[in-house]
Amino acid sequence: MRNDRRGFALVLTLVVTALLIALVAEFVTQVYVDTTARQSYVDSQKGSLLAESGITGAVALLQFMLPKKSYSSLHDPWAKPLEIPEESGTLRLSIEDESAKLSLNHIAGSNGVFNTGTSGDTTEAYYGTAMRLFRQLKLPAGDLCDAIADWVDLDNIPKPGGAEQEWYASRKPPLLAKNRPFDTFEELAVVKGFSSDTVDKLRPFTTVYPVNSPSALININTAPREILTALDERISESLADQIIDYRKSTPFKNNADLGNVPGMNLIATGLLTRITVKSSIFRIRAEAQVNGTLRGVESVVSFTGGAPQTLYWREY
Ligand SMILES: [Ca+2]
Repeated sequence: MRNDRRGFALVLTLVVTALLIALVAEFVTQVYVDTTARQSYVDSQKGSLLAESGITGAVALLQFMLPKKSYSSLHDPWAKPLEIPEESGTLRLSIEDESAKLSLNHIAGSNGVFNTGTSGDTTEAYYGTAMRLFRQLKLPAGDLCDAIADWVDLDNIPKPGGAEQEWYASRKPPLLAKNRPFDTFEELAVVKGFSSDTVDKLRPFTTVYPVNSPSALININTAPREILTALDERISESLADQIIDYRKSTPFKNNADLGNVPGMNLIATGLLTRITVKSSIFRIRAEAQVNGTLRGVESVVSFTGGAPQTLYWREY
């Protein structure tokens, strides 16, 4: 494990350094303004490229490492944030598993019907998980689920706590009801009832990925306590802690392993079609600090065999 991590950091450093060599010379020769402005411009450009290189490096490494194992867990080298010192600054890299979170796109179907129920259908019961998660976070669960369902469903008939075209059109500035799945998490900020505080509370626990898929399996190796307790009403906080303790020493290698946690035997059976032990969508954050200038890139990348696919890209 330690060798893995050292290898990961080393290769990443090499990738980043290689990408930087060309850039420095280029900027020094291109920019002819006063010295202070030039320096800060160069720092900022260097920071952006360093952050971008960090994403490139992380993608290359994930692409290399993910196929080597049949499960993904928080013991994997990607799960620990990295800090790579650079000549004039540092690059900080962190990777999050999007399968550790609940998908907002699976709470209700395009027909507006909430995904509920107890059969083996993989699309079911996301609504129950959302309601429990929102309640835990002390949010108005029913109204928020109504608003999410209205946002993604095709019709323009508002649910009791939701909103459709008429409400969105009356905003200042006027908005359009989406009536399609969320493409980015940021969209949540314009949905009825989602203040910036609410969005911030949900950010660590919810995702929009996978966007167009009948199911959004939750990885029991990486899901935080809040998501574990939301999976089933019988999973108490102490039972969730037991799951977390168990996977610290023994990561789950298949879904049925969840039943080995004391107290989880019966509950696990009902969860088998909604959980996974292997992840394929990751959110990568790379932040570069160059002489006091901070530049970052956040990207979501899908690894499902073949070339990695960038689902999201934001620079700041
Ligand atoms: Ca709608």
